[in-house]
Amino acid sequence: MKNIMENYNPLKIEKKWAKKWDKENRWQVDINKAKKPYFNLMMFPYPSAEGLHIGNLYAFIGSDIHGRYMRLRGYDVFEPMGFDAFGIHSENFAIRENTHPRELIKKSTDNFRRQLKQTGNMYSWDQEVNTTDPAYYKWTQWLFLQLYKAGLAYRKEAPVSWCPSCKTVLANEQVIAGKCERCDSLVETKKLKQWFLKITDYSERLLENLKTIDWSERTKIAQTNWIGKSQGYRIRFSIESANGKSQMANHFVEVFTTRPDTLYGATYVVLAPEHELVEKLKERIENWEEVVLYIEKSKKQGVAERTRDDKEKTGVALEGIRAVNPVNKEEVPVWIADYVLAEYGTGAIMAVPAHDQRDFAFAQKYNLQIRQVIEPVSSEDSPNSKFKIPNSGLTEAYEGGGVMINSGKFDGMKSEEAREAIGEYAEGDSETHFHLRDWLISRQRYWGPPIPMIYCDKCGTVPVPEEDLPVELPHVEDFKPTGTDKSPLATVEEFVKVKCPQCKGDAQRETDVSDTFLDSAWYYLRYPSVGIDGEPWDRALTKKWLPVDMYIGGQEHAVLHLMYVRFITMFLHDQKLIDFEEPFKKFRAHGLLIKEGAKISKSRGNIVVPDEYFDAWGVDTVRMYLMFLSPLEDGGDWHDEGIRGVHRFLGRVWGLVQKSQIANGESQIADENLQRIKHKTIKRVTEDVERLHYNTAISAMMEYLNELVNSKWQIANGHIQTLLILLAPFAPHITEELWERLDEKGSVHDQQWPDFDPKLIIDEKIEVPIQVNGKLRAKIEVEADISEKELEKAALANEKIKKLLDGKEPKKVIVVSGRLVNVVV
Ligand code: ANZ
Ligand code: ZN
Repeated sequence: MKNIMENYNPLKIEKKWAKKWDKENRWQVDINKAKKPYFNLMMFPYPSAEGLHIGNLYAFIGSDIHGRYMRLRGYDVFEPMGFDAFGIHSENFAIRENTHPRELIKKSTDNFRRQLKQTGNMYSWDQEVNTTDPAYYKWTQWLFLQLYKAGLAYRKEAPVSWCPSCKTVLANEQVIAGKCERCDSLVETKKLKQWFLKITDYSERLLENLKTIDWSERTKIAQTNWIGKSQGYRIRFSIESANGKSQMANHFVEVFTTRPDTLYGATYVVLAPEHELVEKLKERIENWEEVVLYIEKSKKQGVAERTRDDKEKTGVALEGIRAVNPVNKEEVPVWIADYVLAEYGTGAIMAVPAHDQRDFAFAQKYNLQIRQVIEPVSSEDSPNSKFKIPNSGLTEAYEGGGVMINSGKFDGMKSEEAREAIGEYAEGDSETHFHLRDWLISRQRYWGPPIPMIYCDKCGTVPVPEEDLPVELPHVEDFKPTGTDKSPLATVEEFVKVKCPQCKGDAQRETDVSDTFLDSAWYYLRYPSVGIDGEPWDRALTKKWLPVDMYIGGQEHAVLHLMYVRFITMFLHDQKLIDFEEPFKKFRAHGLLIKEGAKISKSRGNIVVPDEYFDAWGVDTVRMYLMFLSPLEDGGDWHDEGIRGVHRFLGRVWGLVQKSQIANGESQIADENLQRIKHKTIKRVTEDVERLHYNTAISAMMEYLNELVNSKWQIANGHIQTLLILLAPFAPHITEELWERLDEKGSVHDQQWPDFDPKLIIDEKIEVPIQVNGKLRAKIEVEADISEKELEKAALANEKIKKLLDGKEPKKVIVVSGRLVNVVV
């Protein structure tokens, strides 16, 4: 046995194994022959920086540990990696660096790949996907054509969000609180002719299917809210002239409300400034000039800007017009205001300032009547537990439920019930609306797949024939966005001029490219089929590997990528091109890594460059430290000092193996207590790894190690193999090295994950007598090591004792640890 007392030298052994694994293509799964396929997917990165920082690697490593665990469980784990290299992210990076994206992105993906290999993650590199590869985006364009043929891709002129800094339109999902998701600039509204994908056809299904998939709860909630199904009533208010009735008998306005229960509290009506009725009532409106000015002003603002909660509300009353509340026949004023959107519901609302915060703010500003119609009766009614006394002057809207007041014959009814009752009484139509809008897909940018459409004067809009795909992205030296509503491709004459596929006459190509999110909406389907030429994916391989078993990625994609990819998958299913309709059986959103309480960012100057830490501590230590911070879904807070403890742990594992080797040959003595600890450790680690609580899995291993170090070496010897297998997903290099040094057969990564013996993990139980006033009344069975507090709780929860107490608080509870409980009443 050589090198017996060598110290733990992570750099040396990690280099050795990395080299070997790279040479052997060690982690490549056999795509065709795998018997127990398991698709472990991690969101592929945007190469929008020179390299990955530690926060990026955090998630990749977390995903890999899951994959390695499943491998030890006997699965053929497919863990592919690729690059989402088209799109604004990469292009903005190229603009900043003043380098052409074609050059820059090649360089940065090379660096990303090098870093990802360094982590020891077990990627199947033969199946690398790069969305900028014509062999890939040919199929992205093909996908667009399938959507077009199915009537789900259409072009229309519409008010759309425009980022003045990125110089392109954006999808609704890319506007976060009125700002561009990429660059944080305030978004403007422009009226432009654009390509949309009809995701709204799938609203109901996108919502319903959420019940069938095992995803992080917060991701499902975000999707549910974004789809925004709302059930309400369409209610008619007739319009009257303020000075004398019946002249305008034919006009009415319809409002959409989710709260018909508040109808008696509707003290005015608001139309969107763009509402068609405004123009129709022109003759009757006495302050028309003021109204027109306001309409012009509100047109210029973005949707998000208009609906921001903290925005000062503005509006103009339509002088000379009144609306009649259908239930109490009350005449109320009619306003226009930009917080009501033309595109949602009916573009008009009944305003209930007492119970809707936006209306409340508006009514206060313009001195409109506020009438409370619901009174909270229990603390459960009110989400913010603020009770309001009617007519005493509200300080904010009360949005909870309760009992009806000021509502005629509905007084005293529960507001929940009044919803339908008043909705019906008002002769409203029950209606369902969704907040989800169609997906705006065109971008006035360079770095993306050209949208494969041709415009011909004679034939109109003609799709590029499939056999002519890909429409290659031409080289454009000045690739920067133009700031007009055209992409830089519009300046390339050879690109734009084309023969019409139908009439062969002169025609023009579409010059916008499609958004990155279309590239990533199907990439998971390509992985098993990389290299296949004549079709986007191979049927048999797809059947074998898909849908994805486990997907891990950022919560920031909840309503972007994760919504789009579900839509595209359902569409492909309906086209009979795949036979599942949900892409990812399981999805877990990882948390974010911060550093000493602050977000890791370049501007803060607190970037943690992985390479430096890998060189200083070794990859295994960095992997373990990252996972030791907290459960993967919670994210973690990186502190430089913390890493030492984990490093010491690996050093102690190393030392233990060394010593056990000296003791090698001595007979192994079974120690029952240690046996128990081993099985408990296996159970803890297994359960924690399964729910991505890697931190507590590591603690369990640390405790186990302590026990082994404190035991006799010849006893520990039989346990070391188990410890190494449990540790292998976390620290793949050191465990492999030690496995070899122990002269064990094969590789630690090809072993079987140990099972625990349920008999050995059961703790001893004891029976404890419970007295009431000194008299034996019951006996309960509890764990032998139960704490006094827990024992007291268990005693008081006993049915017999509860009956005897009859709801009364005991005067005193005396607990004799592990032996007796006496309740004094
Ligand atoms: C009266 C009312 C009283 C309302 C109350 C709420 C609370 P969701 O759930 O998002 O669908 N609304 C309807 N159309 C609108 C539009 N075009 N622009 C802005 N707001 C609009 O919201 C539906 C509610 O949003 C509706 O119910 C309406 O206000 C408002 F105590 O009607 B509600
Ligand atoms: Zn932008």
